[in-house]
Amino acid sequence: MLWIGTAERVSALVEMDRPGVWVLGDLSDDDRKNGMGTVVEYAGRSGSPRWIAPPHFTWDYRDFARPGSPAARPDHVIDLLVEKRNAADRGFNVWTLNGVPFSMDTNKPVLDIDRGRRYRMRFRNATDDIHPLHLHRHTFEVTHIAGTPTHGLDKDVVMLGGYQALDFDFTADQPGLSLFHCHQQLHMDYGFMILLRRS
Ligand SMILES: [Cu+2]
Repeated sequence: MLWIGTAERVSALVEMDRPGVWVLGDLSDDDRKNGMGTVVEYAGRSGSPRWIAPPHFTWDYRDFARPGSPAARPDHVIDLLVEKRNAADRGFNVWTLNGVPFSMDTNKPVLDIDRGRRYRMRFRNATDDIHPLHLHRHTFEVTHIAGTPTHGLDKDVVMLGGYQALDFDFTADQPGLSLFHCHQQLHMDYGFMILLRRS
């Protein structure tokens, strides 16, 4: 089983040693029955595809971190509190980082960052929603997940669970503006974005 967020990518190797006709699909019965799945048919096999519900499963990024020495220390820490204003904009939820929703009119807020510095973005999710966090033009290292320091987990999208804390570090090595946002379209449309500006 895999847990994959919006814009996240996973490469997986599968040992094909169970001949038959199977459903590869979403764990949610509703989503799967409405199309989120496909059929894997072994050569020479036929019949109706079978779905067998797997045992309960919890994805944990920490399984993919490298053991041992902690991540490098950041030069700066940016604390970001994720909050939701229920139905605040004509019935749609508004999303804020440190109390401020991103404005499409002013393109703000903008955070200034310095070339070559290592920054830690420290998230606290004060909502029950999962947010696929994405930083454009950078690879970041996840350095803390729900109480556990991590290192060697390099990504550009990471899922922040409901009421979870997570840190990631990146080096300011891209000039100009870089967008940080939640990759859930409705969340970014309603405030969950911030611009980083490197001179
Ligand atoms: Cu979100």
